[in-house]
Amino acid sequence: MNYENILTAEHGHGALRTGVITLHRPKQFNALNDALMDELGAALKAYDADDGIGCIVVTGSEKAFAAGADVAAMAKFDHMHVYKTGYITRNWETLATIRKPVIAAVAGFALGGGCEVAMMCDFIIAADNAKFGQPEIKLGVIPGAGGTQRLPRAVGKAKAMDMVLTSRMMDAAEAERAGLVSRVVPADKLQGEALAAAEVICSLSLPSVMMAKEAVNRAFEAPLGEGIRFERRLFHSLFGTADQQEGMAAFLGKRKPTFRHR
Ligand code: CO8
Repeated sequence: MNYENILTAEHGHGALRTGVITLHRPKQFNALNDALMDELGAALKAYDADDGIGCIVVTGSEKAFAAGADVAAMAKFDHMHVYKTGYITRNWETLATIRKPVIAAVAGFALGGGCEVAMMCDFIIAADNAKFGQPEIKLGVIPGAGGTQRLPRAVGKAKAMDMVLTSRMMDAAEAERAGLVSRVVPADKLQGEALAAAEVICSLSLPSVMMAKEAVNRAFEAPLGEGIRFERRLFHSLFGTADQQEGMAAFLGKRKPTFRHR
């Protein structure tokens, strides 16, 4: 498929490769409009359905992961337009429905919808120049793609309120301290670090990777007891896979496992 607002590429030589999606509206700091979000959704779904892909990386440019929803487009909307067209819900939740792991590799600005897109990914690797923020309050609105819900879960109420109410940006070091990002690396190492993490994931058994993702995500939606029971069922079900037999036999045989992803 031909895309105009994103770039796609595949990396790796194993049975499972990494699909890399680069947000690409450089003149607008990757501001997110419907066309871009539709393309992002389509590319994510295509990689999720592709048996040769084990992990997805979403990234932007060195200056901006994404500076938020496209204000120029949004400024023209009225209440009935956004309500009737389901603005945001139409194409913004696709990322949160992807079953394979999605890593956000963030350099530069991740603001508003850009921060929300990064938070919909499974974890964020940040360049040391990354800046995270939810500045919607300055535009007379509030975060609308999950920011008021995912940010407090990631960084706690105090920092989330500070960012959402004052529009203060968090730099990469603070974001790592607060738990918003998993790693911070020099900007020129960002792509390499994200691809290396993705390659590790691709080398593992896909069913266990997908179930691990599902189980961790359940921690944000279910009470503890229900989450633990959910985890137990998934854990049990993995004993029905060839890869569990192979993984344990390889460990005991002191050799590398050859996973068949089933
Ligand atoms: N939308 C549209 N254009 C943008 C955006 C944006 N969010 N951000 C930057 N641009 C454009 C600028 O207009 C400018 O274009 P031009 O050169 O044609 O004037 C170009 O990108 C470069 O920007 P600046 O000249 O401002 O560059 P600076 O380095 O001075 O500043 C900043 C960079 C700090 C990123 C600044 O551009 C900025 O503050 N941008 C807006 C950030 C913002 O408010 N984001 C939140 C938007 S609201 C939102 O995301 C709501 C999400 C709700 C869900 C989404 C539903 C779709």
